[in-house]
Amino acid sequence: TGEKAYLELCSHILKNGYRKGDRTGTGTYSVFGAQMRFDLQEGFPLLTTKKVPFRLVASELLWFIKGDTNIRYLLENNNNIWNEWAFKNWVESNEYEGPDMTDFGRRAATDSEFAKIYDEEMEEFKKRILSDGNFAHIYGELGSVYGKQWRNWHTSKGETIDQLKEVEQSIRNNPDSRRHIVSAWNPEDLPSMALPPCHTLFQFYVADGKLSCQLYQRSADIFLGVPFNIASYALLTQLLAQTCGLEPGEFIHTLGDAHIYANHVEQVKAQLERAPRELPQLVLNPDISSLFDFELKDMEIRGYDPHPSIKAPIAV
Ligand code: DHF
Ligand code: TMP
Repeated sequence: TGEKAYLELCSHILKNGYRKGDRTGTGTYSVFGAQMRFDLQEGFPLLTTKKVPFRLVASELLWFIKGDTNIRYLLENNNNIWNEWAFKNWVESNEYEGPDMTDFGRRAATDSEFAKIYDEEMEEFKKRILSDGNFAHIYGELGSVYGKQWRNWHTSKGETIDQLKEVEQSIRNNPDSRRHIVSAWNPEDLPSMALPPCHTLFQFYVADGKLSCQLYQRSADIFLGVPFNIASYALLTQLLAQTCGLEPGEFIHTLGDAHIYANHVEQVKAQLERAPRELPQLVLNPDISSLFDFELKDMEIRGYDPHPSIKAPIAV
């Protein structure tokens, strides 16, 4: 369990993964079906074998909880993790007149001349999202992604469903229920999403006064995405546990296509050389009693002493 399970999964994939092509053209080592368990009583599962920026995990989760799908909020919080997918819509639009950005993710990772031009265009794009409301409204938008489906699922009758509010209420009012589910996977909306949801569906479970959560993640970038995903769902579980009067239980992370990108292999090997350290603690403002009232200042990580961060290019 815990960080050890993550490291074991990394070794397992390096050793046994199929060499598999993928949408981004990067190439991966991949296995199908894997599960990790994190006991939230043992500490907060922010990996210690590399530094994972909690501030970015927390501001992304608050963005989902708000039901927001526009990167402007993330940029206002100095969070750049979703920029590439909004930028892609911009450079593929008719309005874009700058240098050719075809396949920018792969080219920026391999061609340093191009990387410079790309960085300049990206800076320009970020500035414009922050300063121009109309531009942000169109090109900051990622479409019907997580926030939309969690808070504002559109039905065929023209109504909306607030899955997150309903699940908070059902945990409080009917803890034994086996239907505490939130789905981000909306087949009708897939064409209007920048990226079909990777963390697809999650379920809560209450027993022994504790709240547990299991996530089904259809596609898992083991080195870059997964450390964020673990911390994000552990955080969501702890927020809900507090607002439902429960203790945090376990986070169970179930993966579909679990892959290490070919250009992350050296980084993963370096990380595997490192010894895990004691997990940090998450301290929440005890006065918050609704999931929807949390802000960044109400969440604090204490005692985090990770090994240094390890950089890797992200596959776009
Ligand atoms: N695409 C791919 N190929 N992998 C992903 O993990 C992924 N994740 C997305 C969107 N698209 C994706 C959303 N989540 C980073 C982490 C999570 C994330 C997006 C990006 C990331 O780049 N992390 C870096 C640096 C973060 C920073 O300091 O800005 C890291 O080293 O953890
Ligand atoms: P795909 O849509 O072709 O599966 O590509 C999505 C990639 O992003 C894949 O490598 C998984 C990764 N990913 C995560 O691992 N976690 C996330 O939270 C997100 C949004 C993406």
